[in-house]
Order: sequence, then structure tokens, then C-alpha cells
Amino acid sequence: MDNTLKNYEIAKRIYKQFNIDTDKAINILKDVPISLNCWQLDDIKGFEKASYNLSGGISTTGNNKSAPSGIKEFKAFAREVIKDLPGKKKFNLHSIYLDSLNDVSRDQIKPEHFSSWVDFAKKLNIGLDFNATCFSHPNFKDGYTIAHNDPSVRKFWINHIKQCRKISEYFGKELGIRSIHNIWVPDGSKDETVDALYRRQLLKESLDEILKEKCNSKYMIDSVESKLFGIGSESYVVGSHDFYLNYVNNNKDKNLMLCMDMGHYHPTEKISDKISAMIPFHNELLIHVSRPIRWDSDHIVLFDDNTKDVMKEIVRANAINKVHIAIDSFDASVDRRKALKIGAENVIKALLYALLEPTEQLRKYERESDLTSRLELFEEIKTLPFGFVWEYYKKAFK
Ligand code: RNT
Ligand code: ZN
Repeated sequence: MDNTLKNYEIAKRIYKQFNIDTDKAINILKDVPISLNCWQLDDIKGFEKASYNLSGGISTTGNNKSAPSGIKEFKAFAREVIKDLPGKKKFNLHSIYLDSLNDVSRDQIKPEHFSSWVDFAKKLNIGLDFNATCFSHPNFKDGYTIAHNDPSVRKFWINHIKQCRKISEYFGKELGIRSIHNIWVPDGSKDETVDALYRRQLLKESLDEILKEKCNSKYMIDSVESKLFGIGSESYVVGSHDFYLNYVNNNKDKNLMLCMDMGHYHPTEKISDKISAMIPFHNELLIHVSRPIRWDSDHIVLFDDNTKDVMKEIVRANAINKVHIAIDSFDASVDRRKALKIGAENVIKALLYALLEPTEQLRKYERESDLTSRLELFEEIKTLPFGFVWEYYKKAFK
């Protein structure tokens, strides 16, 4: 292993001087599943025969010539990236990535349309997460889906999401790894909305109907993802943070958790600060690690302060088993495979960085009100030989 091991041993000794056990950090990290978003590979196009344009207030830009030519190449790309990453992985599918020779209406999709994905996951020994796709479809009408005022539109999407829950349950059962089923709907309005309450009542009713049937919690768990605004829903989003937070808290009997996406809040609002506010009240949380630039732009995740801060808060809150980490990016301006790989590496890297923080020592200083020593230590650890530990982990745990 060239100099990697030698360098790691040097780094290990240096970290030891700060009472940080690098072996222990790596041992924890290798078992934390990171869910890779399939949609980074093809700009959220999927494989529906009808192939609708991207809608729902999200957008990919760029024209790098690296998108896969079909489902076969798509799977080969995904396999390559997954194999290239260290530690535990999951693959996060949207319902439009079904594998079917025929045109299947979204309210009719079934586990059988995803059986090839189960084979794919089994071979790689990974879990599958799932998402209902309530956009890029003619039934996404007037900016609404399950909060549409037309009951037939609502019905279509309710049925779609019900089917998606079953597919998620099927993934968990087949793979023996619980699947997370995320519900995000784009419903909202460009301009001032008079019927804000009415729409939220509709959303509540629709969710009640969708979640009425119990799925086996051993195999799947639902999550609901809030948002602040989207393209075309700048003024009003039905499924806001407050709405879903209340919904989850008022439905503790349901197998349901909140999903917080880093790009779905006011620009100066940090989700890292929300983790410790959620942990006392929620058993589990889902985080969409993303990178908003001025808006919810879904840029590729970097090894930057925002990503590190989220991971640090998860570690400091001792919540590695409670907070599920999924990546959400779509950038068509660079090589799609590299985009997925680099973003995922940065998430794993940031988690390793967080695990190598001398949290107990910092906490001790803080509780003793010794803020000078806390500041000194914070700054000192920034230049520890982190790169050596990362290089070693990347090679040894592929
Ligand atoms: C949209 C949400 C959602 C999507 C994916 C494709 O703003 O973040 O998670 O990005 O479902
Ligand atoms: Zn998201």
C-alpha cells in the first residue's frame, strides 16, 4: 500500500497526542450507510417510456457529455461509483428509474418493475432507498399534486405514493436492509396565495390517506421533506418546514420521520443547528446533504464548512444511528460519474473529519467556561494530518 500505511501510522500518533483514536473513528465510519442519489447520473431523467421533461421547480444545468445511454449503462456507471467508495453505501432510487419494457402509469407501478434493482443491490451488498416522483409529469398540474383542489389529481398522486411505499417495503424485505421512502411534493405557488390554509389542509388529508396503511417498519420507514421555495413556487410552498415538523410530531404512531434538505431553508439558516433541536423530540431524521448557492441549486457537495458542520453536529449529538445521510445533488456541467463520486466522498470525508474531533476535551473546556482553551484547540486541530487518515480509509475500506 505504498506510503499510505506509513503515513497513517504517523497521523495516528499525532492524533493520539490529542486523545483522538483514529482506529476507533474509522471503525465507526465504515458502518455508517451513505445513500447515493441515483439522479445525479442522468439529471433526474429516469427510464419511463413516456419520458417527461423535468418539472416541479427543480432544474439541472450544463451539458457535459457524460450521461449514460440507457438503463444498462446507467447501472454500470452506478456500480462503478459504488465500488469505488469506501464504507457502507445505499443507492437512492426515484420511482421513474423503473425497469420495464412497457409504459407503466405511475399509479400502477409495482415491486416487479424494480426487481432488477434488487438484483443489482444484492450483488453489491447494499441497501436501496426510494422516492415517489411527484414531478416531471402532466398530472403535476397548476403547481400542485396531493394538494391540488381537483380530487382526481390528488387521487392519482395518492395512489402513486401508496405504490411507492410498497416498493420501498419490498426493497427492505428482499435485501434485509431497511429502506427509507422519502416523500417530497413540489406543491406551491409563484405568487401570494389566498388559500394557503386550504392547501395545507388538503396536504394533511392526503398524507393521512397515503400513510393510513401500515407498512412493515422492519423493512421501510417514510420521511417527509419540507421546502422553502422552488422555481415557480417562490411565494408559497404547501409542505413547509413548520407544516411537516408539526405533521411528524402529531403522528408519532406512524412510522415516519422528518427530512431536512440543506438547500431548503433561508440562506443564513443552517440545518447543522437544527439537529440538536430535533434529536430530543425525534427518534430518527433524514438529511439531504446538498449545497445551495444563493438558492436551492443542488450543487455537488463539497468538503466545506457547511457539510462538516452537519456531520460534526451528528457526532456531537451522538446521533449517528438516528440521523440518516442521503446526498441530493444534480449537476450536468461536469462528468456525472465523477460528480456522484466526488460528492459522496466529500460527505464521507466530512463525517470522518467530525469523528476525529476531540469532542470530549472541547466539551470539558466549554463546561468549565474555559473558552480560551476551547478556541485554541478548535484552531489547532484544523491542521492535523487529516489527509493521511482519509487516504488510508479510502484505500483500506473500499
Ligand atoms: C427537491 C428535493 C428532492 C429532490 C429529489 C430529486 O427540492 O430536494 O429531494 O431533489 O427528490
Ligand atoms: Zn432533497
